[in-house]
Amino acid sequence: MNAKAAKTQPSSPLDKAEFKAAIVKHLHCSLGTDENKANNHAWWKATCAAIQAQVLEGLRKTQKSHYFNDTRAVHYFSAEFLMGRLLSNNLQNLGLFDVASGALKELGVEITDIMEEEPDMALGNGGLGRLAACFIDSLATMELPAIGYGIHYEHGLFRQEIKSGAQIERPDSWRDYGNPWEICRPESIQEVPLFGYVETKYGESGRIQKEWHPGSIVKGIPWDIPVVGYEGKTVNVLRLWQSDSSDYFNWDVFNAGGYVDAQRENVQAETISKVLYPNDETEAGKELRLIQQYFFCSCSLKDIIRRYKRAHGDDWSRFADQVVIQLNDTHPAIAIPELMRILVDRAELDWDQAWGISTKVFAYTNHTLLPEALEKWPARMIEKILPRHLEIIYEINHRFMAEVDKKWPSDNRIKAKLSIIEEGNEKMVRMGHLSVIGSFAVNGVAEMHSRLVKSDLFPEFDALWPGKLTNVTNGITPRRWLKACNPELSKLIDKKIGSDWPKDLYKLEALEKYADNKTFQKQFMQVKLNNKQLLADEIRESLDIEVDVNAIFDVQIKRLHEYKRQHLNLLHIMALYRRLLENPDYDMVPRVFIFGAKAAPGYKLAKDIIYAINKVADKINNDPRVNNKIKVVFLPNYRVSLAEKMIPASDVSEQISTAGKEASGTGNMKLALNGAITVGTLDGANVEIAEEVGDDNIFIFGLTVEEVHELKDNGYKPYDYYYRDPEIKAVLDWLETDYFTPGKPGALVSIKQSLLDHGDQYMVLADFRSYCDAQIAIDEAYRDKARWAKMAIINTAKMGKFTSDRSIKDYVERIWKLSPCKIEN
Ligand code: BZD
Repeated sequence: MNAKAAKTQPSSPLDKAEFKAAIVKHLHCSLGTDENKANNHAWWKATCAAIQAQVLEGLRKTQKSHYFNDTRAVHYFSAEFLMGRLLSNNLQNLGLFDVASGALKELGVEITDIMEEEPDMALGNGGLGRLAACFIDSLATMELPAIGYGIHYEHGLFRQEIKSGAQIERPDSWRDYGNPWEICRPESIQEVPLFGYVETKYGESGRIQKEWHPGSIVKGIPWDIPVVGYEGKTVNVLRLWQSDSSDYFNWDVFNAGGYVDAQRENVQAETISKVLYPNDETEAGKELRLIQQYFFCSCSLKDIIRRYKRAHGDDWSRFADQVVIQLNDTHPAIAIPELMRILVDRAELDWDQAWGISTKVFAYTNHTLLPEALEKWPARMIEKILPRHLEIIYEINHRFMAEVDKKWPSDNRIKAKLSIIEEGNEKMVRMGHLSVIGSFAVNGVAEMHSRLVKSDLFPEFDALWPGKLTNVTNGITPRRWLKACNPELSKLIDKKIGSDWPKDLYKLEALEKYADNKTFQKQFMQVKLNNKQLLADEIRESLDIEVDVNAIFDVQIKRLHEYKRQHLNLLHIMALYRRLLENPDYDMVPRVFIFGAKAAPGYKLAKDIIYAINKVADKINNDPRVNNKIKVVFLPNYRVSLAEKMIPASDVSEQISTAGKEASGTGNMKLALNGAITVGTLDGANVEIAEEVGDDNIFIFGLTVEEVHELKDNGYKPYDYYYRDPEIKAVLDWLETDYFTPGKPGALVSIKQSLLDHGDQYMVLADFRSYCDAQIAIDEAYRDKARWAKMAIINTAKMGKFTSDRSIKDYVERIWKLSPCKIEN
């Protein structure tokens, strides 16, 4: 939006002269420097400060309007919010980008340079955390009363360095030099009890009363990050809790004498919010992680209750009308017994009343079917850290088992299967089951995933409570993932179809009629070329690799995991390389294969795959026989701000997970929105992308979910593919030599072993040939410039469904039942 349009906003935004003055004032008065001395970092901070005043005014008005209208609100509980950078996004959403850029230019500063000063807020691992960030953007844009609750990690996801091809993890320090966006709210500090023991008391009325005597108490300090909606009317908040030691000393426990030593645990309070766990899709089962989860849930619930009580006092009857809590995966599931504890032990409601409220408040989103990612906590660990919560979980389970018995009388097999408690050597608490039982709605994140949640993961729950399990397909915010990250394409689209698409992405469909238009094709592909040039510059600067912008930019960006199959991509690259060595005239369109991926630090094979990509890259990039037909680029430290540069420059989007394993994917949506063509399996949201763009505009390959199941059931034998397909054999054998790792034979052998000796769990070999065929089809399609341009335009045009505004609309209508709230001046 331009400055003129922004003028129509209620809180009269700054014009260029005022903006200039504000920046200079902050340089002088907040940063103690001046226009001559300031470096880019100071300019960045001063620019942030210049808009923060307006942001805070919007926040104040929003909070006032929500309070006076006594609005029902959604509370999005997530252990992760992967926000990335905020300056460009906030400027875009306030309609101030052009004003700011002009003001800075007159001060002799390039806005793009100072934007690079901002550290990413990397408080998340991957898709799940980024989804939370897109959702809060949409919630504010759609003027919905909402608050995000999470953890104020001191260190976000590790910074990745690549040394001699291998991943090294370095700490991320996103707020070492201060963060201009966050506001500390000491007036809203909460206290969180931990450890200790439970005392049972018998009240006069015969009511059993439980009293938890915690062994230690930690303090939760809230930091608020304003979340500016597009066009700047609603400003919601993301409230992140930082842990600190409490001034409070628990005399109760102290006086219990000997009990103290047995029960008091010495968690250093500050360590709770120190660092984000870097594991995606694996459950580590670490005590500190459970404490983190409880810490932020407890703080957040108390915060919600404080706000509710301010309006409604002790009358709990309206709580579930005012409050809905969305659990982003099971990480915040401990909030369920925590709310029950507060209602039963503190507010003294009877169990049924409390359960009636609680199960109207919570809804749960499932993001994975991978068994190793389903959270389970040892009952003994919960008992030690949260003794009262374990009792409550047992009580919930006891009552639930009675319900199961009604539906399936005396069926112990089904009881064992559905129980929150998994019996075995060590009793475990299944957080997924707790979440389904304690919520009124459960959703998967793409149609196919939600179908599998019902049929494979929770079929009995679906039978017990028909309609509770549902689907909300993920989405992405087009403000960040097109408007802000791809300004050239955005301007071209504005010119062609008008500028209201960022709030109504279905408007992009109007581009379809230009898909065959030669002039528009040229303009569209020229923008792509320019974006490729910018990325090529970045690649040269960071890796000293020269890439040809006329080559196909083929991009795979996502966490490194076997199920995402970066090694399938790698094997294909090796096969191409081999074809070129065997036949120097092998006809192919030059390709640049670009990767971005972090591996969980303890995930050995994932790190081996990163190493292999880098070693193969070294060899190919420096082999003159390749004649620049293939380049392989691994861009280190993949993160939101790097994605913003890679996505606009991509021609091909690699979405090649084993069918049935990727719940949704959201990178697939971002890339297609920016005109990249997907090569993908029928997995997650790829299925819905294919439906939208049509079979001619996507390259689908590989086994379907049904075929994957069938092959597994009939005994999948990867060696058959190895012996039957000479190219597979050749590339796998190549990994065993020292060709790519001179002097170190066997350095890449773990990949071969995983695919042959360890059974190729993700069926890489089964899909290899069909993947190669899809790649050949891509090569052919790219040669036909008009055809490719048409495909790219159609991909952009057909992404309307995948705006996170549509996801939020689905949540609102089907689950949250919220109404927008107009913000009064
Ligand atoms: O969630 C991802 C899924 O793998 C994607 O398919 C999906 O699109 C997104 C959003 O729904 N899951 C994650 O990103 N999961 C994690 O990052 C994670 C983090 C901690 C613990 C377990 C999983």
